[in-house]
Amino acid sequence: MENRLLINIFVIKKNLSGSYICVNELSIIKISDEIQEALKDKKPVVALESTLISHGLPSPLNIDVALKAESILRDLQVVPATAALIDGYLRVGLNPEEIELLGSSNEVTKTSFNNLGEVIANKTLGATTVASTMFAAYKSGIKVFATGGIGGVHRGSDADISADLKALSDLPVAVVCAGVKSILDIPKTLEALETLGVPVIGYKTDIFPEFWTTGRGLKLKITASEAKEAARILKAHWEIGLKTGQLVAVPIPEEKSVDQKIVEDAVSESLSELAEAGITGNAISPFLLKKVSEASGGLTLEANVDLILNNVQVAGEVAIQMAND
Ligand code: PSU
Ligand code: MN
Repeated sequence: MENRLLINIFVIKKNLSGSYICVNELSIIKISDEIQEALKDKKPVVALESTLISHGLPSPLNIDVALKAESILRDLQVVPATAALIDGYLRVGLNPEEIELLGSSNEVTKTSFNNLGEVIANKTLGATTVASTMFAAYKSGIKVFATGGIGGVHRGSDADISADLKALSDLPVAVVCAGVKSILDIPKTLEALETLGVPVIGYKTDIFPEFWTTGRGLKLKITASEAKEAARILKAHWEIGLKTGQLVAVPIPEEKSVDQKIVEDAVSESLSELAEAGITGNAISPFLLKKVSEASGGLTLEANVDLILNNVQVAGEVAIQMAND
C-alpha cells in the first residue's frame, strides 16, 4: 500500500465548501490550482463530466465538444472543472491534452459509484458519469454541474435504475441538464426523482425536457424564468437544510429540437436491436445513444451536441448567480 493511504488517517480537515473530509481523501482527489483558487475567492465554477466525452459522443467530435464546453464557460468568466480518473486520482480540472486522451482512447472505463474505487486502485483511465461527477463536485465544494442528460429508470426493466438517481438523492449539487433521454422511462424517472425529494426546476419551461426534444407535455411544478431565479430556488432548498441534489431542466432550443416521431421511431428500432445484441449493464446507454443516432440519420447526434453546449451556457449563468451572495 502506498504512503498516501497510510499517513494522516485520522486527520480531518475542512474542505473548500466548509464540510469536513479526511486528508487521505483530499490526497486522492486532486483539484487543479485554478479551481481551488476560484473556490477560495467564491468565484463561479462549473463541473463537467467525462462519460459523455468517452462514451456519449463519437471521436473526434467528442473532443471538440468538451473543449467548446470549457471555452463557453471561460467566455463567461466561469472556471470549468472537468472531472475524470487518471493515474489513481479523482481529478477535478483537466488540461486539453487530458481531455484529448479521454476522447481518443479506447481504454476508458465508464465510472460510477460501483467501480470508482476499482479504477482508482488499478490506476486505469476512467470517465465520470453524472453520479461520480456529482461526487467529485461535492467533495470539491462545486455547486453547479452541467451535462447532457441524467440516467434514470430504464424502459421495460424497473431493476435497471441509474446510480445517477442515488447521487441526486444523496449529494447537494445542482445538475443542469436537458432532462432525460427517451431511451428511458421518463414518467417513472420523474416519479423516482419526486420520491427521492429532488427538485426539478424547469428553466424557462413548465414541461419536462426530453433530451433531443423540448418534451411531450409532462408538467413540472417549478419553473425559473432566468438564471437568477433558478439560483434563488436552488439556494433556498439548501439553506433550509435539505441535502439532496437538484435538477435544472433546460429544454434544447426549439429550433434544434428533433421531430418527436423521428425520435420515437429511432428509439424503438434501437431498443429492439438492444434486445437482440444482448447488451447489459452500463453499456446499454452508450449502445442506445449510438443506435438512435444511426437510425435518425445523425439528427439526434447533432441535437445532443447542441443541448450539451446550451446546458453549459445556462449552468455558467446559474453559477454566476449562485456566486453572487
Ligand atoms: N449526457 C449525454 N451523454 C451521455 C451522458 C449524459 O449527453 O453519455 C452519460 C452521463 O454520464 C450519465 C450516463 O451519467 O450517460 C447514464 O448512464 P447509465 O444510464 O448507465 O447510468
Ligand atoms: Mn444501468
